Amino acid sequence: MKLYGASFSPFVARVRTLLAFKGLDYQQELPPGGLPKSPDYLKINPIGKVPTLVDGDLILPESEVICEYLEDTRPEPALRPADPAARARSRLVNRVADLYVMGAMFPLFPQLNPATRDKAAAEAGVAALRAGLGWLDGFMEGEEFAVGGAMTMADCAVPPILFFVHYVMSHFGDHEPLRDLPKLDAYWVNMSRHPVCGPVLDEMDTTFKAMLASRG
Ligand SMILES: N[C@@H](CCC(=O)N[C@@H](CS)C(=O)NCC(=O)O)C(=O)O
Repeated sequence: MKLYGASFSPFVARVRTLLAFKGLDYQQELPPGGLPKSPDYLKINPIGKVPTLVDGDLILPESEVICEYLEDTRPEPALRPADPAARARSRLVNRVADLYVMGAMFPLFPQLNPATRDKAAAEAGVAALRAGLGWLDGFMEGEEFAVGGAMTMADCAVPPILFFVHYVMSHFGDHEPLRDLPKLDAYWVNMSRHPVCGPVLDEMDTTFKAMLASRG
């Protein structure tokens, strides 16, 4: 299998976590021609975003779809709980993190620089992100895992998103964005030390810093 994308992308990190948890072999490459959206990469994935998984003849974009496919084709060790209600809760945590946390973060990226910031847009964006984090915290079951007593697909998705929550919120003077959400805060600490999630987060940190340094 081949996975296109840089390790600091939270969506790539989600798939890398799942691949590491299952002990699957794969080759990781940056998109040909680099980002954003080179003609060569658009031939592979017309959306132009990362990740893209290539497994034989199958070319799959979209991290959640990739994770579902890998869980269907390589079911052991399982990342979907056996109980349908727990399975739904894991999917719910995933969805809330994608839509209301990651989704709230995208409009904040153009507002990171205080010199060029639209103050009203930044305030609205930060408020939306805090609301999303509150909902996410509410749907999380525990401090060790998102749902139940074992790792699920939600634990592949949420920690990389929380990595970016820390990065983004630090630009708005908040260096402890989970401070008022003790469940999510403890979960973040636990996931940072988790034998599978921790190294993926470390790799995000290393590659993200290198990317920022290369931009000067
Ligand atoms: N919904 C997509 C989101 C992927 C995404 O937004 N990836 C970003 C990197 S974190 C990207 O490729 N951005 C480049 C661009 O939009 O041109 C997924 O889950 O895979």
